Amino acid sequence: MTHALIVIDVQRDFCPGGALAVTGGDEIVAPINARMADFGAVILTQDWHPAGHSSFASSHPGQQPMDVIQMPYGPQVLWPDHCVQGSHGAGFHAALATDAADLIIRKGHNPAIDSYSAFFENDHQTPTGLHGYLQTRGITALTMVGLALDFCVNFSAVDAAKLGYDTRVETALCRGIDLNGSMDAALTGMRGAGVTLAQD
Ligand code: VGL
Ligand code: ZN
Repeated sequence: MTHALIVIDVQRDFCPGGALAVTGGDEIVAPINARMADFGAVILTQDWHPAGHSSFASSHPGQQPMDVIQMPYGPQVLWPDHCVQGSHGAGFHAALATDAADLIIRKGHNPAIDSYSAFFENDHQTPTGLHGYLQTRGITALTMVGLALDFCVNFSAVDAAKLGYDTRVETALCRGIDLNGSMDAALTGMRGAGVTLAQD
């Protein structure tokens, strides 16, 4: 059995000073690096939106960041412009040990659909390709860390558990946005999906 570390969206825009900064996002970089050697595979995800993406408030006249609108696939939080393909902010945090990664998977490139999960876009149907990669490598257990705990880590972990992976989230190596109770909802949802939440 191979156990992979999945490092979610440790990018400049999600760290202090970035466009969608998560409080303390930079604090987890060094401890994540230190965990990498403990796993048989290391996979990084990278939020990677085209300019004018439909998840940006700036794409919806009259809407503000953090407003929620209905999209064909369900409710969508509107975000400040962030992680635009090729931008400085879309890059990984400078201290993240990216050389240790076996795979970098980019998500959110479809202009019409957001993609919080590393496995499926927010329609919960369009695959990113990660499941196929893990299956062909025989990887059955996943530990997830990164940003943001209540959005991309949450969606990725719930999908992983639904797909049958033995899934663990190390909450000490995550930081969250916490929008309108999203943190409590995420922790409850992950537990309900069978995800193991661990402090270390
Ligand atoms: C994320 C909001 C928008 C995340 C990505 O990485 O959690 N959150 N895009
Ligand atoms: Zn995004």
